[in-house]
Amino acid sequence: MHRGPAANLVSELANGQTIAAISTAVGEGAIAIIRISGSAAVEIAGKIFRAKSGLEDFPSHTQHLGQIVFNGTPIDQAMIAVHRAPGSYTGEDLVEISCHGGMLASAKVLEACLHAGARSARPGEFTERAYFNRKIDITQAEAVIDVIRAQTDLALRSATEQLSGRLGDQFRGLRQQLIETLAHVDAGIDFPEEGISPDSIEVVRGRLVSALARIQDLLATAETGRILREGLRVVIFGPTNAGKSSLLNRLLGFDRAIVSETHGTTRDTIEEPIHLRGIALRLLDTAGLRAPENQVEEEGIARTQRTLHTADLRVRVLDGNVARPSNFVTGPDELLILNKSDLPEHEDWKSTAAIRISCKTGAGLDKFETEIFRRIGGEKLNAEHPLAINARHRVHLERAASACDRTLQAINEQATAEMFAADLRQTLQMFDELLGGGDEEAIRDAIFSQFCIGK
Ligand SMILES: Nc1nc2c(ncn2[C@@H]2O[C@H](COP(=O)(O)OP(=O)(O)OP(=O)(O)O)[C@@H](O)[C@H]2O)c(=O)[nH]1
Ligand SMILES: [Mg+2]
Repeated sequence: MHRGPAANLVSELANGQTIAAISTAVGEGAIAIIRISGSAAVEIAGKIFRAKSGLEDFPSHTQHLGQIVFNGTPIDQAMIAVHRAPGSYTGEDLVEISCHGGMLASAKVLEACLHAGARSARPGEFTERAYFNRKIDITQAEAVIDVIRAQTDLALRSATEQLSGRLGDQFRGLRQQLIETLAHVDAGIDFPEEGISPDSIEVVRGRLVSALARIQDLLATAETGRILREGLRVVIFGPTNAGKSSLLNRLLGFDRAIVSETHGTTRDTIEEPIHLRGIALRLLDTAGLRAPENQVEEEGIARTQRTLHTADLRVRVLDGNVARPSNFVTGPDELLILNKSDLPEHEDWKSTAAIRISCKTGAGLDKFETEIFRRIGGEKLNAEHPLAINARHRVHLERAASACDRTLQAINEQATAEMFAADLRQTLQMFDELLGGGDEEAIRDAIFSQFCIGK
């Protein structure tokens, strides 16, 4: 299992600070859910809830109808459910009150809970308690945020994979492998007169080679993970009047940008989110590139240049119906598009490899989408088990990979066990931290503070 909670936090939880928060989104809705978690949850809820029988007699995981009363005044009719420790989300006694979804009703119910002895929960504190009470591991806690933020089917599938614990299992497997490897090395250090036998060294080397390969495999999913979590910036650029804004409108399915036959129509950068085959993209239309005719256009073109620097994918759009510009060059990672394929193609383009499309008729757009999908590694993302690491995992895995690499080099150079044991320990430490060991405050800051209140 993953590493347990640090002792001081266990004692804080054991002290039984009971927390409460509204767990549903702010605003009007059919119902709002107020959660109370901690050793006094049932007692606190009992003070504000009136029903046929007492809350303490409710069997765990059953719902009951009653009334919430605050300062002797009924606030709302509500359903209440008691989830007793340890079989709850947080691992503590957890009470969920479902009241009507008015902003005032839910705020009053929370106020009643706080008045009865609960304290306001910090962002993510319910999930934090689930983690410190070992209901979930740290990678699962991270997946909870990913599920909440997922914008596409693919991102959701990847997040639920991680939520099921598959990524944590992989980290734990690697950690175990490193612990066993270190045991071999430590044995050699403890009995220096015997040293590490050549057989043992081969075992150590073999394990490290396989660990490094698995770390590299996981690191290879980092880019995928970034795209799934953050989306991808696709910038459409090129000369004026090529049809860049027409392409943006086509992909969006509505007329977002002004299109006209006048050169220099688009002056500012326009950004819109789209979903392309399950992947979230941010599509940017830019001011056409030419010698600017005035200051506004000059600023527009400067913005285009800045946008290009931050692009994940650059799509250069050209008008296939007109002659090739004399200064025509393409950048290395650009996707080249020849637009207006409904019109005769100018002979200058005959030998140019590009995707031919028509924003007017829609011809070639399928091919264009397929190419974007290919370039951003869409097939990989669409795999049956789309596990992809996040930025925190990447930092630790990169450090683990270089420490592991250094260990292997030292072994190859026939260094003594003492010399490479430190690097090996560092590799292991990276996995400890990946699984939540180490600085508790840092974990709070890095992970749980990103949650909303009530989760
Ligand atoms: N025949 C034809 N005309 C097109 C096509 N795509 C765009 N146009 C026309 O080309 C002209 C320029 O289109 P825009 O989309 O405004 O071009 P742009 O690249 O955004 O131009 P700027 O904003 O000036 O940089 C308009 O008159 C469009 O109707 C196409 O596929 N076929
Ligand atoms: Mg335009």
